[in-house]
Amino acid sequence: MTQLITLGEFIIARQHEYPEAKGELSQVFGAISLASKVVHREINKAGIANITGDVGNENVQGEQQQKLDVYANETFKAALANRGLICGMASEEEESYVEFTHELTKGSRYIVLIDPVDGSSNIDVNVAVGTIFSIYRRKSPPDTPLTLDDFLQKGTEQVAAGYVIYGSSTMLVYTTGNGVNGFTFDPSLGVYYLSHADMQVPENGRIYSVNEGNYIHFPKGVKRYIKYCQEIDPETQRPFTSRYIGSLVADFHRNLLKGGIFIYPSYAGHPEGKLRLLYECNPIAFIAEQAGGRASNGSKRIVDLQPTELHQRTPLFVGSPLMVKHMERFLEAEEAALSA
Ligand code: P6P
Repeated sequence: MTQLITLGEFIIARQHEYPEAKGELSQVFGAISLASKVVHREINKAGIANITGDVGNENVQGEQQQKLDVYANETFKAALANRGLICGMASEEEESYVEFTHELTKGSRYIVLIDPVDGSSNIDVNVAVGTIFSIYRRKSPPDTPLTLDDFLQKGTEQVAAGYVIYGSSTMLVYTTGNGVNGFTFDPSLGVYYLSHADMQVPENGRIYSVNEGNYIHFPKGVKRYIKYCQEIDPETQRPFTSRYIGSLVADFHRNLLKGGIFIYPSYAGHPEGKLRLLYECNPIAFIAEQAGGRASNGSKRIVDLQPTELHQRTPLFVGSPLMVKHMERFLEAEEAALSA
């Protein structure tokens, strides 16, 4: 029988990879793991627990806040605030960052940026949703008030990033910059077990994920790439496969395992697309690159983008490196034609 390794055992065994963390990072993951189990429980009884639907108000994004968004945000905030390791948090559900003033947080140096439930509108139709998070060190000195700059760091500064996918099974996938590992939750024991060690995205793939309903509004290069995906590939005598769930974590996770490209470009009225740089695209990009993949805004690495606002958006092209590079060449050709 293969030895089962729990998330906690795995983190402790890999402690040497971030010696400066002195165990703090392990405890941060402990807080995130605990909160994800609570959210898992609520999602899995959503229909019964009257936790579906919206709360009748809008979040800072002007989006209908789902009951689960609020519940998950409060759950992660409570788990992170009471561990004394995290001095603050920024969330899709909070207008500004939240500073934790708990006595225990004195001297703590990590901050978390999080989308507590990404794709929450899918809850009502029983489609997989996810939590996406990034962990940074604060830039300002410990025991001084946090500043917005602490949260506006490039993705290259991430200490760790991960996501939880609440799907047919619940999984936690994360990186601390030393590869990507996936853990599957066993609800009967309340434990995450290592199930996907050293995840690597296939270099190439045949799955493209995009909301083709916005096709007419896409940049020409994106339109041409989509048409390319729909042509008969001489090697396989068939077009690529289109798969789009409308839940970033679910679409990304499938492409991470099988190979593929996820596309959310700019489109009419949305020059920066829809997805959020800080707590959606940066963590996904860090994981993608650590798994051998590529993540860009069409011309620049996502993790190299200098954030200027907490909730800023960015176009996102992420997945198998050869597919993302191919997509970028279509955009480059469009740029060249426009400037000719
Ligand atoms: P659209 C969910 O609302 C989300 O933020 C991502 O999870 C998902 O990839 C995207 O938006 C779907 O957006 O416009 O295709 O419905």
